[in-house]
Amino acid sequence: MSYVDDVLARVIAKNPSEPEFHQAVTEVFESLRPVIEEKEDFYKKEAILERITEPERMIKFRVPWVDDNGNVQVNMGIRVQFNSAIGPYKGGLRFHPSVNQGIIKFLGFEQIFKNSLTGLPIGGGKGGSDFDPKGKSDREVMAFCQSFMTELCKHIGADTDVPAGDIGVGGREIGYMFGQYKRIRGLYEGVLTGKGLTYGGSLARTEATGYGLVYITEELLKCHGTDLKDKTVCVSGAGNVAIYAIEKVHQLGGKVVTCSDSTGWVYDPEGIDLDALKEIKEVKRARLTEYKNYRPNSEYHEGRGVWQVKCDVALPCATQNELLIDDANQLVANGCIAVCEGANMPTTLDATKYLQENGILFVPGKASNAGGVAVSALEMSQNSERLSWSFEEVDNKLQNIMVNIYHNIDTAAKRYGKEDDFVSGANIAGFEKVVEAMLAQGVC
Ligand code: NDP
Ligand code: 2IT
Repeated sequence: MSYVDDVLARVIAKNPSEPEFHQAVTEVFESLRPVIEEKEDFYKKEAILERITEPERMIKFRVPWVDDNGNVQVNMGIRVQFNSAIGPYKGGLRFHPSVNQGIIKFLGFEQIFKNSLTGLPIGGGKGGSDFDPKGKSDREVMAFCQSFMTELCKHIGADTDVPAGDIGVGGREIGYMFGQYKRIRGLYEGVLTGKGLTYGGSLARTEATGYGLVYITEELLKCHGTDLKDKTVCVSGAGNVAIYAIEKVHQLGGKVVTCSDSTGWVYDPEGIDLDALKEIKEVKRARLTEYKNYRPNSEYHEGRGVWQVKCDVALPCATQNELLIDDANQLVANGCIAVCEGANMPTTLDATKYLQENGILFVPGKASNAGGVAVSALEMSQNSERLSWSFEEVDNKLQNIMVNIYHNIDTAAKRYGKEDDFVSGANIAGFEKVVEAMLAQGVC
């Protein structure tokens, strides 16, 4: 058995009941095959694949809090500090009832390679809780966040581990957690990113993931003789990433005709009304069923269905495994030319393979959604020098980072004779830098 197959089998056996983690490792290992095979004995002796799939540290804790009826509620909290070879652990916190150890490990594992691709000094980590912020009062969210940080604050810091937002964690949650960290640790430092602008946040961090996704999509299309102007785009999700992806597509002259949330999806043939979407999701925190009140000509459908709509470009921006093989079939049949992932691992392995085999340009999330964490790293830089940069300065840096990521993954793919295989390119380019740093630091 090859070294790659041997370690993959052991990772799966050693981490039962973690299908998303298996999926993420399988995808990376498949891409790394040609790299490992060049020097198999060396990588095996150094146990590189074993080391890169074993988190440096995992912290799990109880999060008790009191609800508005005076009852005690208990949730699970977790932080996976996966790899610190190139910098302090960096990655978001997810608050969603589906959160478990396997999901946080898959996200932390992906984050190692994504953060490497940004070119900035950040290691990989991820955390979260099975707490569901939906339907909770502000006071309940605050009580939960304070309890969560009371435990987490023992393990993080501006130079050790710097969490940020992800699903269910936005500006409100980051604010409550920052306040609690400061009270307990007595430190006013850049321990979290995605902070509000009055207390150390960076301009353009809110927009960064969605904008970055569209910048890399535009570069991809330009390098293939076209661009987003007049293109029809399908987006899934209606959260932070989706909203700012839609905004940037519209600024570049494309038209987004769909968005979705966990209960249903919207088709608006005239183009999604962003002001309406922002009011529904960012202000009212309501369901997409409300969208029709603003746009009578739009359609609302229960359940899944975004990928059935004819489009030139698809941007999945909701969650993992939301673009399945049937969706991939439909996208190909409808003449879609590019799929770029805004979410983390939204496309299943078989759907990815089908899209690639049918000539669709496919950019994986660890490259295409890296704009969020990249601007988080720029927030860390601003906090360290106690200065704030203008929106334009941060946005320009973000554009350069995304264009560089595209060319780095394109070059890495070509080096291994895999032109336009951006999954291989991203995994190889991300891996090479991390491994060089790991080897330089000895056995650790
Ligand atoms: P938000 O919480 O702001 O939005 C998530 C959106 O996805 C919501 O519309 C939500 O619907 C929908 N959604 C969540 N879970 C499910 C589910 N199980 N089934 C269907 N729909 C679901 O999160 P973000 O926009 O921040 O994150 C979206 C994706 O982007 C995630 O994969 C995240 O890991 C990734 N990402 C985020 C970054 C960031 O900076 N925020 C950076 C890089 C990647 P509803 O409104 O009903 O909850
Ligand atoms: O998946 C991700 O890259 C994020 N949720 C953002 C992480 C960060 O530290 O900004």
